[in-house]
Amino acid sequence: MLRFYYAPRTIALASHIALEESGLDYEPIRLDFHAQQQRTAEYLAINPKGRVPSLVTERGVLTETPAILTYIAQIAPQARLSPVGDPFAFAAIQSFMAYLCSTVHPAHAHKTRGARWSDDPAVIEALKVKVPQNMADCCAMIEKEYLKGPWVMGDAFSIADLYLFAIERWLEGDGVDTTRFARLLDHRSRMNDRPAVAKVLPLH
Ligand SMILES: N[C@@H](CCC(=O)N[C@@H](CS)C(=O)NCC(=O)O)C(=O)O
Repeated sequence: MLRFYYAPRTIALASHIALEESGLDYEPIRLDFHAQQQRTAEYLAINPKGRVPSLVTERGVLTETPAILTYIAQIAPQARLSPVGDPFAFAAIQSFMAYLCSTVHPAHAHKTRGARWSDDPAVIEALKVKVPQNMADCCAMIEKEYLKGPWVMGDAFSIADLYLFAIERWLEGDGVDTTRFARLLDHRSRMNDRPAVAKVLPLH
C-alpha cells in the first residue's frame, strides 16, 4: 500500500487530495512540524530533504509535488486527473506545475523560510517584505497565462487544479489582496465544493 507523508497547511495538500480523488489505497502519515518531525533521522531516511510531501511506493520513494501528482494520475487513469494521449495538453500541465514549483512556492517560502537563502537578518527581512508583491505578481501571471477556467486546463479537471488550490489557500496569509483575483477566487470556491477536498481539508 502507498504511504503518504504530509503536514498540515503545506503543499502536501495537493497530493493528499489527488490520492483521495484517485481512489487508490493509501496510508496518510502526519508529521508535526512544530516538533520538527521532518528533521528526525527516521524521516530523513525517507526524504533526505526533510520536506513534505513524500510518497512511499513499492518501487521506492517519490518526492516533489509535480512528480507525485503525475505518478498518482498515471497509476489511476480511471480518475482522469491528467490527459491521456495528448502530448501538448500533458506538457501544458507540466509547464504550469513547473511554474508553481520553481517560482510561486519559493516566493511563498520567503515569508518563513528566508534562512534558506541568507544568514543576514536584514536580507531575510527584506525577502519577507517582498512576499505580498511577489505572490500577487504570480497570481496575475496565473490568471493571465494559465487559468483557462473554470479549471486550469479549461473544462477538464486535472492535477494542475489540485496544485493551484494548495497555493490558493496561502494567499491571504501571504498578504495578497485576493479581491483583485476574482478568477482565482472562483477556482478556489469550486475546489472547496469537491467531496475529496471536503474529506481531506479537516486533516490540514
Ligand atoms: N519542491 C517541493 C517543496 C516541498 C516543500 O518545501 N515543502 C515544505 C512545506 S510547504 C516543507 O516540507 N518544509 C519543511 C521545512 O522547510 O522544514 C515540492 O514541490 O514538493
